[in-house]
Amino acid sequence: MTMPLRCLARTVGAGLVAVAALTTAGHTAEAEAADTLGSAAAGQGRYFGAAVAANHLGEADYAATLDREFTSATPENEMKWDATEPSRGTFTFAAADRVVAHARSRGMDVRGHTLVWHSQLPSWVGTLGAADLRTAMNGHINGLMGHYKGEIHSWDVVNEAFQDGGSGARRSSPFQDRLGDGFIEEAFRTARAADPAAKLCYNDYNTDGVNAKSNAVYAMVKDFRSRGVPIDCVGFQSHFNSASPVPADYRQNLQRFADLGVDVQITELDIEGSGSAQAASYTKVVDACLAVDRCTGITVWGVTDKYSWRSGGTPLLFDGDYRKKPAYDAVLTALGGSGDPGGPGDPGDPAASCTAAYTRTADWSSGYNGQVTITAGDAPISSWTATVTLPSPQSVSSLWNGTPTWTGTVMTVRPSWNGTLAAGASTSFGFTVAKNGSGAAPTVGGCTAS
Ligand code: G2I
Repeated sequence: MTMPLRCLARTVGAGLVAVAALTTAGHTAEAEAADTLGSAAAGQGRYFGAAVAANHLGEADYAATLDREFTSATPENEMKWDATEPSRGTFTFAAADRVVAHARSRGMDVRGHTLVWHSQLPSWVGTLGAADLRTAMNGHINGLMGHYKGEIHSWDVVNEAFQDGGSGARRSSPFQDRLGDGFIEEAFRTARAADPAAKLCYNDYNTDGVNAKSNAVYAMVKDFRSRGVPIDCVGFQSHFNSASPVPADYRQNLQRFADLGVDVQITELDIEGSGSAQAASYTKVVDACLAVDRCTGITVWGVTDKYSWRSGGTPLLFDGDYRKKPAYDAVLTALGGSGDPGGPGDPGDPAASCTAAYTRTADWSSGYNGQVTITAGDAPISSWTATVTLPSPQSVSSLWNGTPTWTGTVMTVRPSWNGTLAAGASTSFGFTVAKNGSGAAPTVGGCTAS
């Protein structure tokens, strides 16, 4: 029996011996079942992470899903330069601290994102001359890495420094334009000194397959490795959609970087789409990572579709109600997990529910017939209960396809033979009413299902 990495991290990180024994026991059971993304990935020696936004941690379902499924967290925006050093030399860590504290207290690793990037850069950075900019860049790296020293598993030291398209050139940015190509090397050297235990990554997008951009990054990493510039990992963001699908040579590309002696990580995975097509694309990504020994983990860029930067494309593993999508089941299966995708009791299943709709199907001077149609919601149900309140002084003379009980004028109806309904399916019960002088309509008080 292998103790999952997460349990080890919790046991060590918590420092609470009495709690640790219980926690370890609980999580060993979880790992045997491998019924979460994190436990299944741990069984493959990988982490499975999510981008996390501090302002959603107070939402119970968000935090519960994060805590249940993921073993690594990447602050989505909270560690970026505009969030952490909005004016020169004044560091603001409150939001990032919230993500780090949440993750660490639950035994998750944290990826640091990101130290040097052309975007989400406060305007003061762009006004500096070369010498000052170099000092500011190193000051920023030291400020962040110093604050989080020992807490960050991997840092995206430099993010997105290469242009898209065929040239393989560096992207224009204050750093590139004033300091030249050497800013990347300098950033990595500063980062190594600031926290020697952290893995130092270069991170980019549209570098997922073999192409001019990934070739340029490859050449840089190869050069760094040959000259001893400290780099430990390359992050492949992996933002996919129909215009930019999972490349056929994804695994091959990951492998060629790994062969340079660096780890590779899938750092911002999301794939627009739905259903089995989206699930199949996710499977390709997981399979590629598992086929590359040095692919150490996968991070999806968010917990739920509703908060994704591409929410319209529903690119993540949980829908807006935190239900597991087919893509979730595919990832869990590809990781060798043995969950119960779609089966009864799956925490991601929609809850049993039903609706009740009333119609008068016949009417005569002294009476009428009523019918209530029961329709199951998004989940199959095994029983239902509907209430019908009769206006006084009406009385029910007969009822069919249901079993009534009475409390005053309120009739509670349960199934006789027709309790089991597939998702979306309907049944009905009917009854004859003696008007006793009142033709008013009864009130149907809703439906509950189990
Ligand atoms: O664009 C997707 C990702 C590409 N790679 C680097 C990642 O850092 C980047 O993440 C996204 C975040 O997911 C977005 O949440 O970076 C965007 C900014 O470049 C983030 O969007 C920003 C909005 O532009 C701001 O208006 C907003 O204030 O998020 C901010 C915080 O919600």
